[in-house]
Amino acid sequence: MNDIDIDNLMSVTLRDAGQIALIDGGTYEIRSIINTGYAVHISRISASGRYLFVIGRDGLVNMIDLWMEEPATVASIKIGIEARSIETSKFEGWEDKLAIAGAYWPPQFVIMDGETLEPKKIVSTRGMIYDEQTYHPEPRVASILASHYKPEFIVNVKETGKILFVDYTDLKNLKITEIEAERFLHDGGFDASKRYFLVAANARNKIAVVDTKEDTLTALIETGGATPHPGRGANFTHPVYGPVWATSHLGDESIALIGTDPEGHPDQAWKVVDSFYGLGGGSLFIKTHPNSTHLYVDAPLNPDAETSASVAVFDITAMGGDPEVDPEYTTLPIGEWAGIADGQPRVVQPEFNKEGTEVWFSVWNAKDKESAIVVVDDKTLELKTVIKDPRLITPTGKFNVLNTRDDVY
Ligand code: DHE
Repeated sequence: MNDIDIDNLMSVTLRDAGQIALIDGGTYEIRSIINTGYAVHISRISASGRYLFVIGRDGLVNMIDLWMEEPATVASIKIGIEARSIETSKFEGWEDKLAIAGAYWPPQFVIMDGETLEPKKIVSTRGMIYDEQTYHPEPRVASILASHYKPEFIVNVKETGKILFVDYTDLKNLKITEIEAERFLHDGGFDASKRYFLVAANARNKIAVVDTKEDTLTALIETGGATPHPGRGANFTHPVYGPVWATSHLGDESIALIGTDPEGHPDQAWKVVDSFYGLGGGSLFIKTHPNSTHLYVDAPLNPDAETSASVAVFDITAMGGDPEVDPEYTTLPIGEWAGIADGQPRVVQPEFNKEGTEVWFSVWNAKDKESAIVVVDDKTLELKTVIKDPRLITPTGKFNVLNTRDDVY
């Protein structure tokens, strides 16, 4: 019912306003501001692209219909008191049928009807820690992904170190495959084939890899850095090592590349094939796109103001095969480009538009100060535009509809 180019919409978290902004990726116009939960966290998109799901830290889920004349919330539910993750069923035949959200408190995940958010199944994550086999009363649900290989959700339980493959075809006779992975599971994403899921066990400095076709643990990999924080990670084809998935780190300036092609590059598969330095520690997100030859790495939690307001860009085509030689990077002064006089804004979370030609960065300032979104041309690395608006309060995560829906990263 609207003329919005929905695939190119960006759902932008306005963290401290408890709202999201829907920004047109072509015109940079704010199409809607929608009220959501407290300290709103992430957005995910249903398989058809029609419904946008947003979750706040208060556990409030907003289901927004993007096909309406004016996109608006059509259903909402509180799935707990503290929450971080939301996802929808993506397997063929199950598009838009179910949604799932994970809570920190109570420790549980909730499977809901994808059209009404009626809770259909609530599953506790309380139980034994995988290695010590001792009881944990409140294992939090971290990231949740929808498998592309099976009608299953992949649920990561932080404190017990278990990855659950939850078969959603028969909620009355629920089947869950429980994988022993590693403790402190947090954020992660698929490899380029979408068969393998790689997730940070952040306080263990490891990445766990699971095979979503076989429902088995594939590998546990030490990244060599401190506290990996990939977001969903970044997939690209390295000129020497072939397909890799990358993570940056919160605790140091390293970036680790993990080989993800066991058939084409068996010697590199599930190993750190290269590790090199970015701008500094305090990185949260790393990003590229299949149409880009650049790898972007932020550092918003770096204590140095200039570093936390900049982004490192690596030229993928120039990456070599000598682990002793670090690839060079270009520093983009995104914070400076935003032209914000007051405060100490941090630059966070690169996100591509649908064509993979532009990268958007949030310039995240205090609630009572001006923030912005800076758009960069991916080919030239030049500033394209700065989006400013008094309604853009504390922008952080940005979720392009097409890339989020299809797990393109
Ligand atoms: Fe997040 C993803 C948890 C703080 C921005 N964050 C995630 C995921 C988890 C998580 C479990 C994975 C969700 C998924 O894929 O299903 N985040 C937490 C925390 O527990 C933590 C550390 C502390 C807290 O108090 O909540 C936390 N997160 C933050 C922030 O302060 C950030 C930087 C700003 C904000 O808006 O709150 C932030 N987190 C994000 C973003 C993603 C995310 C943008 C999704 C990245 C993506 O590309 O998918």
